[in-house]
Amino acid sequence: MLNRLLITGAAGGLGKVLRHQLGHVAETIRVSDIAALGDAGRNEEVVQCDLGDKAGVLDLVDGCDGVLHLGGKSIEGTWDVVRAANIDGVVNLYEAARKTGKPRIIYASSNHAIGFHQQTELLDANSRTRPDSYYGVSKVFGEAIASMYYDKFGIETACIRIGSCFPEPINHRMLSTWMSYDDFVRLIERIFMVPRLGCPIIYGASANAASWWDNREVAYLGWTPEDNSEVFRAKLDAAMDPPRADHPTAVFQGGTFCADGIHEES
Ligand code: NAI
Ligand code: 15L
Repeated sequence: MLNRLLITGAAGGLGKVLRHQLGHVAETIRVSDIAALGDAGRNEEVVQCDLGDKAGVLDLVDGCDGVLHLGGKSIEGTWDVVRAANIDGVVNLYEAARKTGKPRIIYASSNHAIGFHQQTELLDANSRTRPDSYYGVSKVFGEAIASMYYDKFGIETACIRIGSCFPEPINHRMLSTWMSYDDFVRLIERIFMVPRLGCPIIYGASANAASWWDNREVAYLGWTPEDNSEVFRAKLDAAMDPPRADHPTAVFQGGTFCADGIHEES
């Protein structure tokens, strides 16, 4: 069991759920976000912090032996916005980790780091990155920072290329990318439990029949996802037509992010 787990981005979609499901992983959970977080629950500490605030992030990480780093821009945006939260924010986090207790980190990367691979390809941890957006580029950067801090300073990070972690798939692409909250919690448990983590790339998806991703490289984690998006297929088929075969959402793993233009400053 961890002594103190820091969850950044705890006011976000994933953070709101995971905040309440990880009580068994650590004695104390320190929840943080730039946005308001509400009152501290049992075993919680609440620290409002902008990841762009270097001194603030140093204090935030101090005393934590585990970090679940969810905070940041979670979709495409202008470069200024993506850079502040996902580039400067990640550097601040790893510098704080280096200067304090070198906590084990889970970095919420994204399928948009590999989004321009076609849906006909089966990827593994060695597949090359093909980001589909500034957002995807920022996730590749985060993976690179994690790798450098592991090789230089021994800070261990699980880089999870999360597919689509929502209550259920909301389109046909997500039949391949969906990860249930329960499978994510099981993965987090394993990451903080294994004696040696290293700095692996993990595809964050449930045991979907329609998967594009091979996690054999991280079999040593002992994580076996249990849910399968197939249980939602009939419901999706009834709700909407599948996309045309030449539509980006049916061609690229990153879906519509691949067809999006650059978000310019206004
Ligand atoms: P979200 O957008 O709901 O939550 C992100 C949180 O980060 C927000 O509460 C926001 O206030 C906070 N944040 C943004 N900028 C910040 C800053 N400068 N300082 C401190 N906090 C800041 O996103 P969601 O869906 O909860 O995702 C969490 C993480 O997982 C993100 O890093 C996202 O990129 C990643 N991810 C999520 C996927 C999903 O299916 N939900 C898929 C792939 C990756
Ligand atoms: C992501 O990286 C986003 O954070 C999430 O909101 C979804 O868009 C997800 O990818 C996806 O590709 O479904």
